[in-house]
Amino acid sequence: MEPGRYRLVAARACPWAHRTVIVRRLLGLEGAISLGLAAPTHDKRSWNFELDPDGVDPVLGIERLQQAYFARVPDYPRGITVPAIVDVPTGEVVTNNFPQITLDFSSEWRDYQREGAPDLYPEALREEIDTVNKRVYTEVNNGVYRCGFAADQESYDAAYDRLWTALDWLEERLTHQRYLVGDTITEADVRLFPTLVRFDAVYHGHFKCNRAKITEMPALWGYLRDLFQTPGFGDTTDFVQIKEHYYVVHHEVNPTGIVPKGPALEGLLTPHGREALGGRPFGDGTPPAPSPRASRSPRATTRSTPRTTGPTPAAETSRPPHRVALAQRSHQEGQDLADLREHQRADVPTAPEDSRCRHRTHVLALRGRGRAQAVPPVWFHQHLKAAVADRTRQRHHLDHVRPTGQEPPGRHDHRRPT
Ligand SMILES: N[C@@H](CCC(=O)N[C@@H](CS)C(=O)NCC(=O)O)C(=O)O
Repeated sequence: MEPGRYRLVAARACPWAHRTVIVRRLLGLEGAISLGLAAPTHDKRSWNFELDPDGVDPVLGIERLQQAYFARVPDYPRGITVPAIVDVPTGEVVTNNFPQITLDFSSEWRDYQREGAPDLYPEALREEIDTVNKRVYTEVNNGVYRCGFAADQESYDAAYDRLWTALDWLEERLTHQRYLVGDTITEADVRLFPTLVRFDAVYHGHFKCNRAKITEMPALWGYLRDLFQTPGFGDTTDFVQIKEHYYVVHHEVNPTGIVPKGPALEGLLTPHGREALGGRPFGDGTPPAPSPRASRSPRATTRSTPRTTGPTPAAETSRPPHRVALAQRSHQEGQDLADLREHQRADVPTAPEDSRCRHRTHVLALRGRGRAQAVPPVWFHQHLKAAVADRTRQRHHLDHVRPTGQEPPGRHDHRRPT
């Protein structure tokens, strides 16, 4: 493991990539592994870096993630997926094996983790974590896609029942315990969160997973709020990019490409009361430092302007400029969130001077540590309310890459041929 050599390429929109961004932040690996963020929408030619200046990833110097795959396997025939780890000196994808990436962050990169980093995959709990992860993966993470991409009524009905059987199991399990396994956050929570946090905004409507919303499942809703308000989870969640991705990219599911305004998100910041179940999110460790963005004047946070020229793919030219601008701004702030130099300079955040200018619904800035995480600051509630009120702003494995012709392991239900 060589710090500085690898770049994690993720997308804020993608749940499989989201978990890698969470773990990188929880473990404080920002200085060892840099982060490149693809734009929320992609076309047949893969994820692009449209939100970066000139549409080029500043470290890899590429416009599309496809280039890093092709550098390793020319004409790579499978899906060009995020997350991917790219070797910066050669520009080649090293792996896109998403379940392994977070486990490697926990074990292989231990020497470079921050002081106080939690053990997300403790030896003593691995068996239980693996068992829970397996069910969550097949039934929930993939279960929502199975519903959304069902090609006929019968498959959809079966997928729907299968998903809700699993969600009922989770509801029951989380009624009695604060976290999925043990009494601290673990890899199991990291893997469930990205699906849960997207559920009401995307899967409930877009994928027809609509028996209930998460807000109507008391334990799951409390659990989601608890995690959302824990540093590393809510502050890596970007609803603007999430909605843009699903509703625009899945043209066959949503042919109009209309991105819904809702749902209202204020509830995510309400008290969850889960402390009563015991447990400490970081165990004997500490939370990661708050996002430095939270302490900034908003004027300083909105420094990017929409890129209107350059290699915008034809398939995306119809994307309204205001949506590009929004996604670009949230992208830029996300980049900074993960930037170690700023991370190290970060003080305990105070309220921005002008909350009206901040629209992000996904950054949870936390004052102080420990207990403070259960009580989001009042000014953040105000930002969120302002964001929800301003509708215009709502718009917005290869185990290791395999040679051509070789079958990658474990194609997943939701993957479609590219
Ligand atoms: N790489 C994993 C999961 C990651 C994944 O599916 N990412 C999606 C985005 S949420 C992706 O990159 N899709 C693009 C594609 O399949 O072409 C897999 O093999 O299924």
